[in-house]
Formats: sequence, C-alpha cells, structure tokens
Amino acid sequence: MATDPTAATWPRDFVWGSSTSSYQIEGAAREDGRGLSIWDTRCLMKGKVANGDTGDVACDHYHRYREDVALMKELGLQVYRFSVAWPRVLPRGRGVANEAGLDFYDRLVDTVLEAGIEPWLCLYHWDLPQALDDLGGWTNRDSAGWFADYTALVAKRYGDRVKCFATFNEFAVFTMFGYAIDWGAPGITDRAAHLKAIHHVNLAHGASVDVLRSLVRGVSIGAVHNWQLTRAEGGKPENEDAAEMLDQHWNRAFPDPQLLGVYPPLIATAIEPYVQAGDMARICRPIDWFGLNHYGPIFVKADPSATWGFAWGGPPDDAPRSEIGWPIYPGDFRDVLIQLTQRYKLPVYVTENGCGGDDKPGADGKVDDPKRIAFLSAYIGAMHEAIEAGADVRGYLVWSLLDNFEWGSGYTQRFGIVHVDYETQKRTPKSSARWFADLITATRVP
Ligand code: GCO
Repeated sequence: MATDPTAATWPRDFVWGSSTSSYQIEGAAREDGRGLSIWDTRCLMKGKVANGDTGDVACDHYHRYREDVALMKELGLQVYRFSVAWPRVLPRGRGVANEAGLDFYDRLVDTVLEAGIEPWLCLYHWDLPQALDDLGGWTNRDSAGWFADYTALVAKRYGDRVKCFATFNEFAVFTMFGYAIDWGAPGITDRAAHLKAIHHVNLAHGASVDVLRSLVRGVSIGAVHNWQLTRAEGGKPENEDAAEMLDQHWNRAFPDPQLLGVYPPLIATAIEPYVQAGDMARICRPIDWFGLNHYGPIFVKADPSATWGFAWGGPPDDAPRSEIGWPIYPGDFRDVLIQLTQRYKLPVYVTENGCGGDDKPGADGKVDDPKRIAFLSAYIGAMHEAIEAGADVRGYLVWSLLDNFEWGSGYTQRFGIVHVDYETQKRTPKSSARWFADLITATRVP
C-alpha cells in the first residue's frame, strides 16, 4: 500500500517549498541593462524551441515578484529556491556589474524574507551570458575563474541575508544537452567539447564553493543534481551498455568527482587530456547538502550514431505516464533517495520534483489538476518510505511554483502548482497548490 503523505508523520524540521529559475519565469529579457544569455540566442534559432517561444516575457516575474511571493506565503511555503540570471547582474559575464540587475534580486530577497520564507539562491540555472559563450563558454578553462568572480559578486551582495546557496542546477543536463545532444544551449554536438565542459563546470563548482565559504558567514552550500535510474529499453541486453554509459554521464559525472574525488570509470580515461595536476582536489570541496532533482527513470537504447552511443528510448507500453508522457515511477524515487544517502553521505534536499501537464481553467475559472495531485501524493509518499528506510532527506521543493518556459518545449508543458495565463499574466493556484498547502499544514500538527 502506498504511503499517504498527509497522514504520515514527518521529521520535525522537514522543510517544504518550491523552486523556479530565472530564465523560465523572469521575462524582462532586454530591460534595465540585462545582457543576453545563450538561451536568448537559442530561442531565436529556427526550430529549437516549440512554436518559436522565447523567455522574453515568460511569467513577467521581474515585475510581478511581489504577487508571486505573496502566493507562496499564502500556501505556507517555508523555502524558495530561485536562480540569479548571471547576465542580469554581469551583462558581459565579467567586468562591470549592472546595478539595476543587482537591485532586482535585493528587492526579491527582501520580499521573500519579509514573507517569512527562506531564500535559497542558485547561482546557475543554464543562462550563461552570451558574451562568455562567444569566448567558448564552458569549453574554455577560464570559465571556472569567471564563475568564481560572479560568485563573489553575488555572495558579497546578498550573503548578509541569503545563507543557503547552490552552485549549479543539473550540471549533467545542461552540459549534455548543450555540448553533446543539441537539446539545449549552446547546441554543440561534440565529444571533446562535452568532456571539456564537464571538467570546467566541475572546476567552476569547486572554485565557487571556496568563494562562498570564505565570503558568507554561516553559509550552507549545496549542489543540485539530476539523478534518474537508467533502464535498458525493453529490458534488452543490447541496450545495457548504453544504459550504463548514460548512468555514468547523467548521474555520476558531477557528484562523483565533487564528493568522492574521482570520475566514473567510463569517463575517466576520456577526460584525462583536460585534467591538470591538482584539479581533482580543486573540484572535491566539502559541501553541506545534496540537492536532488528527480522526475522518473530514463529508458535508454543503444544508438551508434549518437555522440556517446546512447539515446533516449521509451518506457514499456503499460507504464504509467504523465500528460506529457513522462514515466511515473515513485518506487524509483524512493530507491534513489536511499542510494544517494548511502553513496554520498550528505543530507539530501529534493530541490525539484513535479509533473507536467496541459492544465486549463474550467468554466468556473478554477484549474483542477487531479493527475498532478496523484503524482505528488505518490512521490511524496515514496519519499516518506525512503526516510523510514534510513534516507537522510531534509526537505522537498516542488517544481514548480508557476507554469513557465519549459526550455525546448516552450510554453506547451505546464509544471506549476499555480496556473499562469500568458495572455493576461493572471495567476490561479491549481487544486494541487491547495493540496500541497494542506499537506504542509498537516505535517506541522504536533
Ligand atoms: C530541469 C530543470 C527545470 C525544468 C524541469 C522540468 O530539470 O530540466 O531544472 O528547469 O523545467 O526539470 O523539466
């Protein structure tokens, strides 16, 4: 029997919240001195984003953040993970800072704190300044220094009020999609570029951890990783090597060097040409928590024509799926949480979990999303089972607060617990938002 999370007893200090990211919600892409990011560029490329959608306006959060924070307060959220848009505060990625951009995050952080919510600041959710990509982006080893300098700017500005920082969001996703598969910016497909990007992003993480530790008193530092079980499509033996290769690239290429000091074996030899003496120690810096983004397993098939010989396959025909076709496997979530605790020995925060759909208001204006409620109930119940089995899970942040710009899918996939009408920018909490608020209340009952 699945655990009903509303009836379960939760650890006393367990925290509940939501996550968002800058490019997906802010809009105001050309306002107040913001520089361009690689996603602004990608959105202008034909055929890369559904319907030619862009993040130019998105949820207009840049102007409506007060309303959005008020919504979070109303729902009883305790923490809010957002990301800073690097090109908003450093339009050219380095050098002269943009005061108007820095001011925006001052106002945001203050508003979040006034609402009694703890701000968690993620330094990088994929919007690299275009000016740095022009210099090679993450394939340039100097990127680690650029990121350290950007970290210092942010840490000095907000470190008096923000104590919880994440260096990167989903290292493996943006490096693989950006440099090996062309599902994300900058859209290169090249093994050497991908390997360099992996290594330099790892170096950037390590450098950023050191900067945060030295500049922010009482800081709590984490890194946000995607981690999904990789399963051979159809259970076929010929897909097993591909599934193993994807596991090492997708799940382990970042946490292993950052927390264990080594690259996974299938990557180690290939990446050697880019590793210099002392690098592994630069990457492997003590941090305080492991951020997990998890949605479901990946079914993998062999594809000799692909950059690394693997490709995304499909789940079995009878697999439960969300409205957008993603497989629903709460049991995998439980298993991953247990495995991560054992492997890395860090407290885990679930920094993203949720479900995409095509939610629309009914005739009465209400937005009912029973499928999302069922998904959240099953996954949060599974998380409780993991905790009972010894997983050290300390909090859960739903993805996402608002419907938003879903990268290559544009605005066609809605992940919010709050519906956004992109014509009017009207926010309407869905029934899942109410469900989540009630869950939070229930977990607080002594
Ligand atoms: C990611 C990102 C989010 C996505 C979410 C749904 O996991 O890709 O962190 O930006 O929007 O995961 O795909």
